[in-house]
Amino acid sequence: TPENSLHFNLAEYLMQVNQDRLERPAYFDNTGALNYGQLFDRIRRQAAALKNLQLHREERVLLLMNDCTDWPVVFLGALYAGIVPVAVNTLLKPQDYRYMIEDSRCQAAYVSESLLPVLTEAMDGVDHEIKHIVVSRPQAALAHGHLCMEDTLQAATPCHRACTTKADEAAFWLYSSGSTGKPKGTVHSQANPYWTMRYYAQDLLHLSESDRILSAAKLFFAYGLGNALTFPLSVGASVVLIEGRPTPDAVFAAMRQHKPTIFCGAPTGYAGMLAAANTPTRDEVQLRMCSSAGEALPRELGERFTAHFGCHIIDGIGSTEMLHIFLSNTPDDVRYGTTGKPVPGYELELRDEQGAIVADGEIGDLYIKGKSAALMYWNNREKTQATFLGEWTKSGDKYSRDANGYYTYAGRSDDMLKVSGQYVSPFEVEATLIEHEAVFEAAVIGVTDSQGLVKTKAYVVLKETAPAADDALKEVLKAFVKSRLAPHKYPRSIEFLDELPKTATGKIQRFRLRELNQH
Ligand code: 3SK
Repeated sequence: TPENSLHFNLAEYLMQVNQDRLERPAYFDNTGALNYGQLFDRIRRQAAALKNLQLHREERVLLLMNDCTDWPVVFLGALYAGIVPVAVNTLLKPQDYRYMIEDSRCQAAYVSESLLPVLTEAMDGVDHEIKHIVVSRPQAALAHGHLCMEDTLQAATPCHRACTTKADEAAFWLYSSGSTGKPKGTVHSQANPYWTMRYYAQDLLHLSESDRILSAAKLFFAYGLGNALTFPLSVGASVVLIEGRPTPDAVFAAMRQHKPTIFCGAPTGYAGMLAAANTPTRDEVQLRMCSSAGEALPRELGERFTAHFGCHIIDGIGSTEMLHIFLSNTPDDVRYGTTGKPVPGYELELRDEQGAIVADGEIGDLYIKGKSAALMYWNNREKTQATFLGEWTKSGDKYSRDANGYYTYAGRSDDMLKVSGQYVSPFEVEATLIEHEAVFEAAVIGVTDSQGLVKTKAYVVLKETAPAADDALKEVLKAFVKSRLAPHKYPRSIEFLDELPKTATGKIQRFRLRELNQH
């Protein structure tokens, strides 16, 4: 392990940990089940298939795939071979993927059939040639030059020797977004998942091989990658994957069919589950525990969930940069409305603008010290230096800590909004709105709804030539943003104003817009 060796290969480690569990189920997806033995055989074949494609150690492969059992095969097969998967959000637009292809200079792309059109559009005009496009589970005939993943696996001779990677060697990337600029390729080492598995999944959540885990957060999110890949495989548990959108209906169907013992979601999803018409009773499911991250869990929501399902939601906060959760409630100490205490293994500090530690009860910027911090942002020295400060990582969140050591969320320290567990840059949404011919100016803020969850709201000043400022135009503008940005970024409500509040120097006064929404 990274505790006693400079060498560590995560895929090899997970195989060793589960060498006596080969007959036990590892994954369930919409096409069936895969036991540990089958999973490992496919990972070994995948490592060989990548080498057959002439991919070399440290080269990148793009992983643009829906959640299904091929996902862990591609991810861990690459790690086993010392090749670096770049796992990307499946809901983005061609221009986002174009940037990621050029930034990562990936030599191959693994893509689900349903995502092939968006990848193909992204590749049009891109300033980097991807040598191989490998399609997971194609139903239709493939275009000339595209490969079928299953064929490449069947043609490969399983590789039985893992690449002797260093624990600190770049192993995989995830993209993290900021309020300005392009997404940042966040480079994680082979050992980073080991620390999150140990500190959070094993020592705090006490996951065990008898657990069955369902995560609404997809595998391409750091949160989902831990929940549905590294954590369960680190203890020999099994995982239920949902291929499509994790709507309440899809989650309930998976719960009724597979009876997961642990569910991992975000507060907006929990609110949707409780508001649904067909919420299962606690006896129809077999939940022993849930986890929440992505946005702060409102106290009342946690309490209602526990009253209904009879189990706790363990609320925590993590980041793509720290790979997973570093501050959390624990199964035997749940204080709804707080994010609990530092996960043992991590140290936290709350600092003021001068860098001094704030007193209990005061709000400060959160800094984290812990072994799972990313190595850097690829190609971005400025943002790397602003975030990774020696042993400390700046989270971008504000918190206060009470005299008993419990932390309470107090918002972001940058301009980012966190909506349904995902980051939204208000500037990006504003820039898109003003591309519409009817819009003169726009300002986007976060407003808290009646459930305590943040939603995006846009204030829009129309051009004189614009059509009537009515509900129909609001829907047109929402659809316009949805067509240009990832779907979670569109404003959930729009209000028209004659002008935006501004300072004498013309800066938009967002706090005045926020005040309009304080009830
Ligand atoms: O959003 C979070 O709190 C989170 C949790 C785990 C891993 C990554 C993230 C962003």
